[in-house]
Amino acid sequence: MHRRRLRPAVLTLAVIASLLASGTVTAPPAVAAPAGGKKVIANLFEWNWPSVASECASTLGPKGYGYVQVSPPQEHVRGNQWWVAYQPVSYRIESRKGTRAQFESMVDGCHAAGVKVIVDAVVNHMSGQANGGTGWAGSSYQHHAYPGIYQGQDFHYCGRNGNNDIVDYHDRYEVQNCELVNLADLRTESDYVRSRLAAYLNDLLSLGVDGFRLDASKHMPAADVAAIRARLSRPAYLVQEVIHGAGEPITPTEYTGNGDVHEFRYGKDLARVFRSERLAYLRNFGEGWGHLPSNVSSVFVDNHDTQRDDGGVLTYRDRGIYALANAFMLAWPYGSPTVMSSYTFSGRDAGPPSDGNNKTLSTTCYSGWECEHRWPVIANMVGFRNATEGAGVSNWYDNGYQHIAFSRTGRGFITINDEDFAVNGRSYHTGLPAGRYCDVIHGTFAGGTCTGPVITVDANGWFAANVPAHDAIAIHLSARLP
Ligand code: LM2
Ligand code: CA
Repeated sequence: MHRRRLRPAVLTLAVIASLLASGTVTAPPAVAAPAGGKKVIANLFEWNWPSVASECASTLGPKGYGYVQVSPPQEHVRGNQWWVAYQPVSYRIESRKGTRAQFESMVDGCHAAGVKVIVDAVVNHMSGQANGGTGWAGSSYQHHAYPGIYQGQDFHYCGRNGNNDIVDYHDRYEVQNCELVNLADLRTESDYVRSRLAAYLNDLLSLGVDGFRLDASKHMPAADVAAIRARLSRPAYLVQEVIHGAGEPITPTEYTGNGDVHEFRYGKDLARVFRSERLAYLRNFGEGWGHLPSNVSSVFVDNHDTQRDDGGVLTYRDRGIYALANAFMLAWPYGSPTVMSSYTFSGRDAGPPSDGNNKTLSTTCYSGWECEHRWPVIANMVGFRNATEGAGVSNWYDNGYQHIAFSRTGRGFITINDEDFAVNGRSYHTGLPAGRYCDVIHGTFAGGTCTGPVITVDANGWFAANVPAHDAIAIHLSARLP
């Protein structure tokens, strides 16, 4: 029986904990996937460069994030909407988020903190302004003319739908050769365009960047992406944005030869499970649900688009349940997880906190910015992910409904109770070595001590504990008390 459960705004321990808050990319074989023990990506959406740099040092490095993903760094059209970043007018590293010098020192600072940098690279298109104008850094442009960079012959004019726009996602040609929301579509099949795009990406690599999220990848043939990739001056992590659409001819699988691909079904399916189905169904989440192969799959509970445009996904607004969904993602060995970090918004187009010139202000967590990556439940589960990397799942338990538990064999254990009632008086089989472990859902482990409850695992690998409604307990080897 499926229960469609209403979610009252209950304050679970996970929420309270949240409110209290204050690898390397190896040279790839054919596919560049995040490698090493620290694979979790924090997406600091629309943060300016000085704020990213200080966050790497203060939080991302110490908490074990392996990567930071930053918003598009190139010059863009003027305006205060967040999406101006997705309308390039030149490849100067000069944007509302900061200067080239600030960008470079951010990359260096993040590296010093042990955090690699992934850049959101907009390469399918240029601007979508009908009348042209002057970009953020002063470059003048027309819809199909970017002096010194691209001219009329470098763009597609598909001649469909009266305005060159994409209308029919069931038509492969149209999706890749027409304009996505009027954005001037580059002829990515041309040698010149490929070399210009590669020059931009190589410039970023020269500044130390470690990888790219390739925006709008579905709108470029996989072979064009491969050709651009082949021109990179050194190996880089690639994750391609190819949104799965039921019945569409262009599929995420076509792109897996180039690198990772965003698995958009993951966040949608996870939200449905948490909102209206059963956590028990998560037993084979991932490939068992028809998602991409784990080793090429990039997953997230929400991203900057889905948190605005996909009504059903879980976002920061869901508070405790959002934290639990991220805890599951970080505990479950499927794909490469990205933790979203948002600014607070109500209107769909509203830009980040900015000054009168639309320059993005420095981040102030919990005031204008949500900083989900700092929520203790989420940040501490990054340590769980790192401690359990490579370990399989064992000791799966579910009650048939909203209470689940599993081990990451020999390294960690989590139980999530999303029932509306507490589960009391149970014991859990973890298979972990006997010892005292910090419950990282409710406490932070540092300097050999735990700020929250301590879980005692006995010689047979069992512990007894009560789990409140809409809450969890998680323990792992790297948060074990001496
Ligand atoms: C992406 N992935 O493929 C980004 O993740 C997504 O955020 C981008 O759309 C999109 N592709 C293009 O890079 C965003 C935003 C759109 C916005 C575009 C361009 O979601 O709303 O479009 O960026 O800035 C806006 C207006 C739209 C207008 C267009 C061109 O909303 O109405 O189209 O600018 O002026 C006439
Ligand atoms: Ca295209």
